[in-house]
Amino acid sequence: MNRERCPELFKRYEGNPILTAEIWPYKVGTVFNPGAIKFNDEVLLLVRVKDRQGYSHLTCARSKDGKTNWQIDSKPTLEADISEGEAIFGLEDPRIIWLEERQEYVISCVSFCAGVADEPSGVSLITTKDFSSFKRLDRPLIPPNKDASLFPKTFKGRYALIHRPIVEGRADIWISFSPDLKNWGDHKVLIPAGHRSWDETKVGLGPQPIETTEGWLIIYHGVRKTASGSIYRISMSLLDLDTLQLIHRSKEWVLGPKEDYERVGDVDDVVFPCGAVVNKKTNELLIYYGAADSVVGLAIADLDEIMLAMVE
Ligand code: BMA
Repeated sequence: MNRERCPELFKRYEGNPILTAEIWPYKVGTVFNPGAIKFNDEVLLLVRVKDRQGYSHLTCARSKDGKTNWQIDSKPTLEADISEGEAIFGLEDPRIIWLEERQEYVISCVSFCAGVADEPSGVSLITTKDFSSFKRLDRPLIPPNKDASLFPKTFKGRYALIHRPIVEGRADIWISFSPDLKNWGDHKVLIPAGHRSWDETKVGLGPQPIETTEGWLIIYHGVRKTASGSIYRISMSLLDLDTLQLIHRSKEWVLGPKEDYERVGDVDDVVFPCGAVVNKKTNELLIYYGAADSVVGLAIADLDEIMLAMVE
C-alpha cells in the first residue's frame, strides 16, 4: 500500500535509535525497554541496561527535549537488592508514575523472586523523589508476574495496578485494587490476549497509563509466535476515567518491527515500550521503546489522531 496515502500513526524519530550501548558512559551489553517520565523540566528515561554478564539494572538518562543530548548516569542508578528478596541478576522493564496521593514517584519493574524455586519473575514497587535514593514497597502480588504499573491517582480511595500474571498458561492483562498498597484484591482480566490475531500468544502493558480527556490511554504489547520466532508489536485501548472499565480496543496493531534496528538484535522483531510522555504544547505522545532488545527508539503520534484511530 502507498505509504503516503496510509501514513503510520506513530512516526519514528529521524534520529533513531536515540540510545545505544556505544554511547553509554560505562561498559554494557545492550540498552532497551526504558520507563519515561517528566522530571525537573526534562524527560527522564530509566533505561534497562543488560551488562555483559547478561544481568539487567536500571540507569537514568535525561534530556531537555526528550530527543537529543542525553545525560546518562555514570554508573547503575538502581540495581536488584537481595535483602529485599530480589534475585541479584535483574531489574527489568520499569514503568514510572508520579503518585499524587503520596507525592512521590513509583517505579514498577520486573524483578526475580530470590528464595522461590526457579526464581520466577515478579513485580517490585520502588518509590523515589529524586531518582537517586530509592525505597521498596511490599511486593504487590505473587509470581509469576510482570508488565505492571500503578495509576497515578486513586479511585474511590483505592490504588489500582495493571499487571500481567500467567494464569493456567494464559498471558492476559489484569487489574487489581488496594486500599494501602499492601493488600491487593478485586482482581479482574482487563485486556485478554487476542483470538487468532497478532496478539494471540500474550499481551502485556506498555507504558504507564496516560490520562487523556477521553479516558486512560493504555498502550500494550502483543505477541504472536510464528514459525520463525515471536513478533512483538503494540496497540492501544482506552479505559473509563472513573470506573477503569475497558471502553475501546484497537482492532489492529499500530507499531511493529520494520526498521533494521527493530528487526535485528539480541532478540529479533521486537518493539517494546515501557514509557511515554505527553508534550502538551504540541499535543503529541512520545513513546520510548526497546528495539530488538538492543537499543532505544522513539516514536511520536498526535493525541487526537490516536483517539480517532482507536475507534476506526
Ligand atoms: C518479554 C520481556 C521483555 C523483552 C521481550 C522480548 O517477555 O522479557 O523484557 O523485551 O520479552 O525479548
